Amino acid sequence: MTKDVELVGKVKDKLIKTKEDWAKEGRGLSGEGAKAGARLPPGQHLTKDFPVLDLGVQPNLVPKDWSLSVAGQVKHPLKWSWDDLMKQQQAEFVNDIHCVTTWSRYDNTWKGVPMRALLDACRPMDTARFLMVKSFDGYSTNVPLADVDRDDVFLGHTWDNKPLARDHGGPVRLVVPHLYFWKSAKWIRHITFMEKDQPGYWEARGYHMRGDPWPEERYS
Ligand SMILES: Nc1nc2c(c(=O)[nH]1)N[C@H]1C(S)=C(S)[C@@H](COP(=O)(O)O)O[C@H]1N2
Ligand SMILES: [Mo]
Repeated sequence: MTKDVELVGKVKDKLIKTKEDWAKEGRGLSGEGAKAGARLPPGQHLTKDFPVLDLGVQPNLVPKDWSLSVAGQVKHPLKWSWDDLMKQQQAEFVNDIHCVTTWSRYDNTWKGVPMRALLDACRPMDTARFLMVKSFDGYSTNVPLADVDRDDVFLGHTWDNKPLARDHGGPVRLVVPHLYFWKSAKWIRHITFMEKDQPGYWEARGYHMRGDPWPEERYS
């Protein structure tokens, strides 16, 4: 049975407005271009802490209340509970993350289920080219299928050897490390496979449909 999920906190209207203005101004765009062999994408700076960025409300979810459903252009629509997720292939990942607000964080260590395990289970139709990812806080983001059909993309449930904290999207978040971090939906709830691309929450507010940090795909 699906029960209503409690949302903790208040929507940060001011922050949301500020980020919409940044898209209009093109804030953070360095225009420098990626330097050969660089680890830090253009316009980014390194941080050691792990900032929390979301709309201000966080779903109060324990693993037994979490589930992920997959529908749309797939041959096998599915729904994974926490127990189902734990039965999938598990893997370790180390990555750098890059937020469009210009911070980057190196050497994050994670455990999770490879996205390719989910793709094997749901079997996208030949016509499927994009995903719409929806979260328990009402957030959404779109990602090309080609950008999740990769070895380094996963459903993360452990960060730094500890259960992923609610702040950072626990119990389970998507992690797409080669795109700006807004594509890595926290508290992941649902994925729809689509033929045509559609904007998610930030993409409808001036942010890029793909979001590759190397060519600085910050805004649309
Ligand atoms: N469900 C959900 N996922 C989300 C967001 C959000 O508001 N809700 N914010 C995105 C943004 S803009 C960023 S930068 C990262 C931040 O993740 P963190 O709080 O773990 O640093 O989560 C992304 N995923
Ligand atoms: Mo972000």
